[in-house]
Amino acid sequence: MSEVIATYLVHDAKGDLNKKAEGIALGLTVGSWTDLPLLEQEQLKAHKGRVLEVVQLENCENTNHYLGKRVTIGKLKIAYPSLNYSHDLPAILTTVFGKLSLDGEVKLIDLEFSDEVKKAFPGPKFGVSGIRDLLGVYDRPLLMSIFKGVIGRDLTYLKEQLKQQVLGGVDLVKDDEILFDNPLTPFEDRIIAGKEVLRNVFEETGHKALYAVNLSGKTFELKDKAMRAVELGANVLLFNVFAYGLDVLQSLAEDPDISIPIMAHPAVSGASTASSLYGFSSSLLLGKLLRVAGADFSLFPSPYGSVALDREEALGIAANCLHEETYKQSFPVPSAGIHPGLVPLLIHDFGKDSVINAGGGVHGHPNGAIGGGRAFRAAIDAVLSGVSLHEAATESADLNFAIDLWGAKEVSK
Ligand code: 1AE
Repeated sequence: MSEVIATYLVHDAKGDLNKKAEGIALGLTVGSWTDLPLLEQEQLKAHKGRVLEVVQLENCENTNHYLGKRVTIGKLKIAYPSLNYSHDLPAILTTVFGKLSLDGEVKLIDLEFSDEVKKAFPGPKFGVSGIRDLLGVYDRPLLMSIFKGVIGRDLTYLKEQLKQQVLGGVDLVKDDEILFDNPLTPFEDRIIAGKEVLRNVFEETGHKALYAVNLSGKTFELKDKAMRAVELGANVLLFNVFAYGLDVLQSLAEDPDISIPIMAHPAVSGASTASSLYGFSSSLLLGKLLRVAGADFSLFPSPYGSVALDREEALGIAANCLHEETYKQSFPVPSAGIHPGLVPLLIHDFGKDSVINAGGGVHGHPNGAIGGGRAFRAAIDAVLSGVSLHEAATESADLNFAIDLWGAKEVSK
């Protein structure tokens, strides 16, 4: 049967989880049921939501205290027949979590799509293997850095900052998500200037890197801008998907003329994921749904940096980016407050198929961005060869400086 199965975490003051589940399943599909004449029940049966599972979870005094009432916590699984909605994310999300999201005490934990529904979504165009092919890097996590302090700066400044980052050995450089189209560094000029810098570095050193330019502006202008970016030779599009909507990402990802990878930034997503009581789980929004909608990269807060995410949630995002699926894999990019001393933890938790991403951890290095990049590359090489960072630092002055400044969290085997 073609359907979408939703898993919810509910907090029910009435203490009757079965009734709560039935109320959701009916309320989001056919409305009332037992009051309907048999003939109408027969006609509407195929449209009715089905409760698949009701599990009562342990009580939580903190939650009771926070809500100011006693609640029964439960996990509910409900199947929604795909007869009820067109196969697009706006219709699916409105069905499974439309008015229900306003309840304030229900969190959408997961969605499972039947094969028929899956066919309606593109998944990433390039995915992990396609991005690795673009870079020719197969045996290690990728390294990305972020432009920093570039608002109010001109193209000459941007070009120099890009050059320093790439000379340090990073594989990707992304725009800061708060850098939009602006008179000093217009979108198209950034692409042209970025290409020139990357070409020069490649000719000088043989090191290849990609630049992710921030695709911004009004929704209905995005496709034209993205196509112009492709014409100009842009490598990757950075996209603040949660300021626009997942369906906008999907329409960019499935357009054959937008033939470059898309990097999804999590800006604004915290408003929908941060509460343990309501909203979306991070693993669903930043993992599964971004992948389904076509993100080649998913950035999210790592469990250890400046805006740390719960470790299980972060691992859940990465698992949803990578697990065996109809779609290509999205690159998980645990980010925010990352420095070279965290590389052992990052590789331990997220493995080789991830991107190590840092802004301050590259630019704040005593030897500048070039030293920051080199310190990260030395840390990655050390971890992959089973050498501790402290030992590797005896061979790499850049790593040594980084550890002195930020510390190191070794992972014992
Ligand atoms: C979660 C996104 C991280 C990001 O975009 C960013 O700019 C991080 O900067 P740093 O590494 O924390 O300086």
